[in-house]
Amino acid sequence: MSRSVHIGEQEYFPGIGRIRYEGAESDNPLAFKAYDATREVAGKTMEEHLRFAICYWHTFCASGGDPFGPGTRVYPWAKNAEPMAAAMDRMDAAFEFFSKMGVPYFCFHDRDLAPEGNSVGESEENLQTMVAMAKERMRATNIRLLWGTANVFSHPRYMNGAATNPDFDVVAQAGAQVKAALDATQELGGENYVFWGGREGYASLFNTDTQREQENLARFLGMARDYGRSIGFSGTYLIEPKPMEPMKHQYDADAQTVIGFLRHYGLDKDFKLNVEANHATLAGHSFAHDLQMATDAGMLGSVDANRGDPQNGWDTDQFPTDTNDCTQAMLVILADGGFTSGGLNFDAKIRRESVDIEDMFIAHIGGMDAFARGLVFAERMLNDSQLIALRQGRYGSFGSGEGENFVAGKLTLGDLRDYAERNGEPQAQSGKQELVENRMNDLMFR
Ligand code: XUL
Ligand code: CO
Repeated sequence: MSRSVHIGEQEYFPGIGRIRYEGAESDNPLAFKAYDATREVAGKTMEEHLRFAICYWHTFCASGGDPFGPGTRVYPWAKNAEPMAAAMDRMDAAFEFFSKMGVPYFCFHDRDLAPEGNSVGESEENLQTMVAMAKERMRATNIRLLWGTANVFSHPRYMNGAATNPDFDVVAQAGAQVKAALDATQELGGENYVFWGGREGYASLFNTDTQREQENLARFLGMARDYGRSIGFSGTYLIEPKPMEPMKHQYDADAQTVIGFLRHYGLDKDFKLNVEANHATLAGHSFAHDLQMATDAGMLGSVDANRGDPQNGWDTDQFPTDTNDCTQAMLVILADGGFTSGGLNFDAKIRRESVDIEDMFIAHIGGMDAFARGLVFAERMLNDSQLIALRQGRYGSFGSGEGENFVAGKLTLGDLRDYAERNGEPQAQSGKQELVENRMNDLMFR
């Protein structure tokens, strides 16, 4: 059964076949209970709505290491000591896994696909070799690239930043990497290109010219955009906000900060946001908040689907299994008309203690089921006449009379004053928060 989706010479996940939808009553941990790719919800299939992607880095490159100890998993594709041979094994394992999970997309950093060489040229060659192999695997499996990116935060040279590094020589190294990663993304038909500014921030204001660094960042992003367009990349550029970790403060702190930055530097026509749940919560917001701010600005591009831990102040990147959270996220995404070029990328890692090979499958199944349920519940909420009436009703005063004139820009501050005096003290209007919260629960469990 698993033979049909085995593509390389070695099978890395023997005994596990293509994951199937078995329905809510199934007790099989290796089956979907809610994600039915072909089921129609709000005019599109679940597959078309959710556009799931699996990330290369956590799932195939990481083995469970944390700052206090090494990895706990020894993956069969990570045994070859020669880096390019290991990269090829890893790619075979990755495409076998993508196929068995039945996701339409994957995402990568340049260094996930191919090891860094001893020079810019050698690194480019390594990446090109792996891109050629990826292209072949993509053709064989019909799996597409949601986005590519460059890892310009792990190498020690980037310790003071990449595009915001105070040393121009390092900025140029980052430029070389982003150029090659854009080439790779374009070659593989990527629908988006992501910038996560891992070290684009500062540790101390005393040694940092923040104004210069932010200007350099904007200049760098403009150069990347222009290069991408010059090679025919017509996809969306995405900035992934995060407030901190590894830096004390990152410039792309949250959705609203990034929106302001992009607009200030005239980058908002080409760039949108890749909102990550755990980054929003690190910024002191909810996942849904950052999604809402991005959609309000017409700039929601894509989503890194994961979750944090309410008791931890760091990026735990857990798999998103909180149905409530996923429902609130899907409510914002669906109300915005759904994804266009974006999707739900599982930027999530299994726990250090999860050492069975099946845990990778179980984790992704849980995330996909949680978002599938979230989609179904969100559609109910979006079409619920009680909720619609309640929300619209709160703003009813802007639909006629002086309220309507205010919206049309016909009033002055003096007019507001005169109206206020004429009208007298406003009558208190209940916000009905408990009612809407109850309604959400009622609709979910209906
Ligand atoms: C780090 C993070 C990255 C980006 C891509 O917190 O989320 O993996 O998604 O560089
Ligand atoms: Co991410």
